Amino acid sequence: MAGSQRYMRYIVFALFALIVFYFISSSSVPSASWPAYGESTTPSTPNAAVTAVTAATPHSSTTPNEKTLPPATISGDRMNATFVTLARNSDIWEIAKSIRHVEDRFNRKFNYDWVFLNDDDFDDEFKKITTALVSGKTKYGKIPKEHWSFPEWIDQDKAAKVREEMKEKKIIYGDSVSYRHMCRYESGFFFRHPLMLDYEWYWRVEPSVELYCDINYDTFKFMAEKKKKYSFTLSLYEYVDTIPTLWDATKNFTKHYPQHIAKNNAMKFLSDDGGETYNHCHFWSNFEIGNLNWLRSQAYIDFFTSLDKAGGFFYERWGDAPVHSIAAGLMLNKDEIHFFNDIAYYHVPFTHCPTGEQYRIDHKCSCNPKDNFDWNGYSCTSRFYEMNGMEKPAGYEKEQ
Ligand SMILES: Nc1nc2c(ncn2[C@@H]2O[C@H](COP(=O)(O)OP(=O)(O)OP(=O)(O)O)[C@@H](O)[C@H]2O)c(=O)[nH]1
Ligand SMILES: [Mg+2]
Repeated sequence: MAGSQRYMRYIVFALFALIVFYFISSSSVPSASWPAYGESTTPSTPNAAVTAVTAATPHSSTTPNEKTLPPATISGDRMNATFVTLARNSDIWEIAKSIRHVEDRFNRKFNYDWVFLNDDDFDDEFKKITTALVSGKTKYGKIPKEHWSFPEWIDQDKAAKVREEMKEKKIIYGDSVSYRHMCRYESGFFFRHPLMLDYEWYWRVEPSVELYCDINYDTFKFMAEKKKKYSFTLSLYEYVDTIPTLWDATKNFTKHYPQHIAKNNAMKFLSDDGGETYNHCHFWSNFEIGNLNWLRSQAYIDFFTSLDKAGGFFYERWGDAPVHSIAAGLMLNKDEIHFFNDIAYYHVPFTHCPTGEQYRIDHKCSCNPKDNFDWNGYSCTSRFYEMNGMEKPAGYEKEQ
């Protein structure tokens, strides 16, 4: 009996010890609960032990990267410059793509502003998406009616007849009224819009364009320091049927305003016979970095006004590309026009991919050099090199 009592005591003691151990283990020892990646790890009442364990974990299984990355934004002052885009609300997703290219390759490092212009009111979606994408300030302007309509001296019947004829001839945009307003606006008014008056430099961007190389310097500052006023990446021959009398109108202008013609001009780029006829070469104006004060100068305004009076924006289908190019070619000194070989650019259907493999590698270019249009027979860029006595970049023969 004494033996069985002792035995019972052992059992009771063991049970008691088990119960005590159970309470201690369930109340004071922290149970590890690991947050999933990305979950908030802050408990409502902080538990020092848990926090310490979770904070230490990521570093215990990896090593820090000692590499120093370039600063996200390039230091230093900025120029008085802006991007500018003429667009409709329906262009939103195409311009969104262009903005991403420009931001990724250039503007995320510089944060320049962006002005959007439209003949209609921009809608909230257009504003919301573009504001989200641009790293600088965005501004939205409505074009005044008088800059986007037929001037009173235009004969409407004559203009309508021309559109019919061009439609029959299947001339691209030949029957479009809005395209003509667009070309006239880009030729003579965008730089005078109140929102543009705040700026000295502009970079024009159109929907669905692409940039293929990193641009690591301030192109506006470059223009100012090198005393450039106008620039291009692609040049080509204009569709003759859209500008049959543009050169006659130009000669009429030069006769009346000889004072506006630059001494050391780029006539050789525009004409093969000293100015008698136009060879149709022009800089492709869907890309432009240029000086707004030049466009606002008396010389340029006199040129535009005299072309506008001639009526060819409506009686033919004069494009802003030949208009800007002829103006730059005649009224600027040729060394004020810059060819940006280093800006790799695409607007359907042409590509400018910089000639020179080392440059393309150093600037993370993604264009295929075989697509480069520069040395193709339809490009005028060779003429620009020849006029300036510039040596063509090494390797250009392989891209012809
Ligand atoms: N607000 C407005 N913008 C326009 C209109 N027509 C063209 N644009 C813009 O003017 C610029 C030139 O027009 P595009 O249609 O690209 O002309 P394009 O480059 O000759 O022809 P694509 O080969 O079609 O690009 C673009 O930025 C267009 O978004 C219009 O009627 N209203
Ligand atoms: Mg376009």
